[in-house]
Amino acid sequence: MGRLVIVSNRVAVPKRGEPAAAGGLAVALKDAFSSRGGLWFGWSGTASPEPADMVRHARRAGVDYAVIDLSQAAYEGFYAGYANSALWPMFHFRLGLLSYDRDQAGCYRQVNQRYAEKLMPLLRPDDTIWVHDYQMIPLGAQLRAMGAKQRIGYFHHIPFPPWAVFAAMPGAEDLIRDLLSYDVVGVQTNRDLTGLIDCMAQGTGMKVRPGPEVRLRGRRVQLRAFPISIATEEFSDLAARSVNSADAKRLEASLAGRAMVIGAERLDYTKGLPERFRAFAALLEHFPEHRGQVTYLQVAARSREDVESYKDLKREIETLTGQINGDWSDADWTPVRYVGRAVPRDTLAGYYRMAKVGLVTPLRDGMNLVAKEYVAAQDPENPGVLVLSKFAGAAEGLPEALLVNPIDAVGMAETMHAALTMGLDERRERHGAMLRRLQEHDVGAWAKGFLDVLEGREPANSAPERA
Ligand code: ADQ
Repeated sequence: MGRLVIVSNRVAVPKRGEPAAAGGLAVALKDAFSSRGGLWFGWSGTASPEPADMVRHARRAGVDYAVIDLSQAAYEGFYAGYANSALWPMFHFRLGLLSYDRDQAGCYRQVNQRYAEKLMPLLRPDDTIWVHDYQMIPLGAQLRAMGAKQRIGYFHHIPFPPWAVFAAMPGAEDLIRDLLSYDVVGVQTNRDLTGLIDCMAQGTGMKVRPGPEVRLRGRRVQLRAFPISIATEEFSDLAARSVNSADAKRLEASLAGRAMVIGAERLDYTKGLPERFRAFAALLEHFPEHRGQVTYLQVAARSREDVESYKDLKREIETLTGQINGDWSDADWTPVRYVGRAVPRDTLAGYYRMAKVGLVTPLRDGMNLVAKEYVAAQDPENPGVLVLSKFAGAAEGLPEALLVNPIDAVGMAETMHAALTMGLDERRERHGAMLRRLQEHDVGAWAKGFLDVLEGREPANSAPERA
């Protein structure tokens, strides 16, 4: 078997002597990398006015890393610009926030072309190439144009809307046609698969055959849903340990016996934060028994601060925190605790385990790993309750969560109340079903599922994955 070559926009090369990052793709691909070796290629995360035009190599724990730098102009046009100000809102159904600039769209293709040119000489004929996410859509077609014959797969981590939404993007047909260069196009959920099929059919005029797949020039492009997951066992162990840490004990003491509900995400307008804050205010208004009894901890990691809509969101959340606390606080109780930064992974795992309710209420989300982490972190004997937006991809595989529409503040308040007052038997039953599914379908199973299809090892008539 040849090497596995991963291409992702951003590559975090672990420091020498340190393990790979605890989350994300590094964990997902650990098994695949350790059995066959691999190369991870992408942007170093460094942007400067005059970047060195070279590929930097590093080898850590059996994995070769190859990274390139971007110029400041390329970073602004490609990343902050087209990827995060045009593609991101469009894929999350937010056409009102789509800001399109033709030069930035050109920059996106140029940066992808540079990735392709730098990657091409590093490839071997028997490599399998797995490209990740919306920053890299044209890469497969650009590699093919340079003669790449390898199997190339693409996984889309964020939602895939139907053509009625997608077509609003100038150049929409080109983006969809780019996907035809891959052997497999993977999305998170069946809902996304429906969107992808619709875009393939309407954006290219080609027939999508049962499979589903598209055939062109003797090649097959398979379209499939592969719901991403987490390293479930590891995360459960981490949470069970972290709940006894000094950090967690300090938090527990500060709650003085009150119930805690938790939210954790990047500060992003897709995550439904203002809506959730208003729903929490509605809980205090409509269910007076929770006044003075419940504390909402929101941990929001800063994100994309150079994009205007993210600055607006930050101000809005700060205002809402002040308003709710001004309206409802007592001298010895603050209803909303807002931590505006990332916290270490183990600390967060301990917080999840202490929280009676996990609030995961995005307006749209490809999957949402926080929902899965919250479930994995619970004490199975006395688990908390997951309140989950039906617009998160995670909802498709976690129907035992309490599903909500994040737009409906009072409806969410009612569901939060139901979660806070749910009896132990029902909590155990719902949690047990979700945890079992996450144990069976962890992130390793996700990566294997994708690679099995990409490399043609898929068992005939295999059942679609869930979770
Ligand atoms: P994200 O939009 O970043 O990912 P998510 O899937 O929730 O969203 O992953 C976030 C990760 O960051 C989680 O592991 C979480 O624990 C961590 N995190 C969140 N807030 C944090 C904080 N304040 N401090 C520290 N860590 C924090 C994109 C898509 C998702 C999709 C993933 C994976 O938008 O829909 O699930 O990719 O495909």
